[in-house]
Amino acid sequence: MSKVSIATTPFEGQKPGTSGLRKKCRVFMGEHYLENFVQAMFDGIGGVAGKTLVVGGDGRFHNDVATQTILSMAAANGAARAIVGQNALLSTPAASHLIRTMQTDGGIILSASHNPGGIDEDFGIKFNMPNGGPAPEAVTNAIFERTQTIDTYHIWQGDSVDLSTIGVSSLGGMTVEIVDPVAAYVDLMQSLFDFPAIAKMISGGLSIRFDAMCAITGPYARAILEDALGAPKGTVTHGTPLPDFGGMHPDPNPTWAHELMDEMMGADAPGFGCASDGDGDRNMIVGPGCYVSPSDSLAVIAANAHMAPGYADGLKGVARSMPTSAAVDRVAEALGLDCYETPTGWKFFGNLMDDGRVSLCGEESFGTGSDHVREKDGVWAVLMWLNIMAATGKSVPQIMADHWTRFGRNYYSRHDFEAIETAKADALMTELRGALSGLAGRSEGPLTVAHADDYTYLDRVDGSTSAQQGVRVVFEGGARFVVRLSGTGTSGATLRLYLETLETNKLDLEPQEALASVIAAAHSIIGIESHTGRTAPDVIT
Ligand code: VG1
Ligand code: CO
Repeated sequence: MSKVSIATTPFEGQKPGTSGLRKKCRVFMGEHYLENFVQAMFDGIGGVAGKTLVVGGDGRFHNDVATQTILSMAAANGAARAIVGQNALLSTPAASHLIRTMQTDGGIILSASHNPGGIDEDFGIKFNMPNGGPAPEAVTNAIFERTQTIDTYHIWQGDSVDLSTIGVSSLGGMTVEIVDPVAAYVDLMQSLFDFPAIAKMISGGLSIRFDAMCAITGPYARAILEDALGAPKGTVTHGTPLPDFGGMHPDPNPTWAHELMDEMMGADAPGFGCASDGDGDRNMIVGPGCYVSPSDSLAVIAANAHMAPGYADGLKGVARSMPTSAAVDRVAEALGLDCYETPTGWKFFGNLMDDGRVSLCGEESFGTGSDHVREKDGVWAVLMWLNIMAATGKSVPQIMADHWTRFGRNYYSRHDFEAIETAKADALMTELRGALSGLAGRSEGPLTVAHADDYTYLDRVDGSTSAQQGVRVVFEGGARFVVRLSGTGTSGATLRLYLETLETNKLDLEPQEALASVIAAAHSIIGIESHTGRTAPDVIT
C-alpha cells in the first residue's frame, strides 16, 4: 500500500451556485473524474488534514466503489477520522445528524437524490458543513474555482476498507469507524415524536403503507414503523435499497409513486400512505382518496407541530422556498409566527435555523423538515403526520378539510417541462426577463398582472444576496405563477412552472381546474410553445 500523487488537469466539474455535482454515473466512472472532484472539494474547503468527515450515500450504483475512493483520498490528504455508514449507506438526514452530533468537520454525501440510479443513470456527490447542512454558495463556488485550476490529487493505493463490518479500523493513518446507519437516527426520532401514542393508533387499527421505492429509507422505515411502532411486517414496500432502485424512479410524487397512488385511491386503501425519495430527504403524504400537496403538508405541520413532544413549546418561526405556496404564510399569520421566504434549495434555510429564527422549513418539491437536522427529512415528515393523527384522532382527509375551512385553500400545482434543449430554455428565460418591466397591467382572460420581477434573495443573517432565483408574475387578487430552470437535472434543461391561487369558499375543486386561468395566462405570457414546441408538461405535481 502506498500514497501517490497523480497529475491531472482542470475540468468542468460543477455549475457555480449548485449545491453538489450530479452527472451520469458513467461520467463519474471515467478516469480521474471522481478523484478530481473529491480533491477539488477537499481543497475548496481548505484541506482535510486532521479533520473528521462523515461519508455515506443512498446505495445507488457506484456508491460503494466511490466511497472506497473517497476514503483512500481522505487518508492521503491527511484526514484524522472517517465515520462511514455500514455498507456505505446513510440517508441524507441521517448523515446530517451524524455530522452534527459526532463532532465532525462536515461530510460527503453520495446521492443524486430522486434521480434514477444504475450504471446508465445518475450519480452525485455533495459536501455538507459541520452544521450538517449543504455547503453555502461561497463554499460551492470555491470548490468550482478549484476544479478550474486543479493539477494533482492524492490517494492511497492498494488497500480498501471492509465497509460491511461495524467497528473501527485504519487506512493509511486515518481512523475509519463503520457505524450502524439507522440506530442514531431512530433515537433522534424517538426523542421528537410520541411513539407510544402512534403505536397505540397503529395497534388500534390504522393501516400504513410506506413505499421506500427501493431506495435508502427502507431500513429506516422498517426499524421505526415495523420494529419500534409495531406496524405489521410488509407495511414498508420496496424496502431493500438496490443499486438501480429496482428500475424505479425514486421521486415521491403522484407520477413516479404511482403504485402507492393507485393503492391509496382504490377501494381498499390503507389509512395512511407515504413515500420517500432516493436519499430519504423527500416525502409524499397521501390519505385514502386524498393526496396532500407538499405546500399544504407544510402548512398543516406548521399549524399542528406543537402536538409532537419535540415541538411542544411551539415553533420559533417558519420558512418556505419562494415557489412554495403561501398556505404556510396564512398559518404563520394566524399563529403570530415569523415567516421567511428563501430561494429554492435547502441550503438557504441553514442560516435561519442556525440563527434560531425558524424551526420548520419546507419546499413545494416534497421537502419538509425542522431544525433537528440541517436537511429536509422524509421519515421525519411521515412521523410528524402520524403524531398529528394520533393527537387529533383525525384521518388525513379530515385534517385537510378542517385545515382549509380554517385557513382557506391555496390551490397549487407545479408543471415540469423536461429535457428541453438548453439553448431554447435559456432563450425563453432571457426573453421573459426582458419583458418583465412591461407586464404590469397586461390582461390575460380574467386575470390582470399586478407586478412581475426576478426574485433576488437577501440573507438577513449573513447579508449575502442571490439573484435570478425565479421569475414571478403576480396577478391582481394574489394568484401567481413562478418560472425557473431546474439546477439538478443531468440532461438538457427542465422548465418548472409553479401555479397558485387562493380560494376561501370553494374548497373542493380539482386543482388543475381551479388553476385553469393561471395556467393559460402563464403559457401566453411565457410563450412556452413558441420557445420549446411543448404544449403540455411532462410531470404535474
Ligand atoms: C429540486 C427542487 C428543490 C430541491 C432540490 C434538491 O431542485 O425543485 O426544491 O431543493 O431539487 O432536492 P431544482 O433545481 O431541480 O428545481 V433533493 O431531494 O435533490 O435533495
Ligand atoms: Co432527495
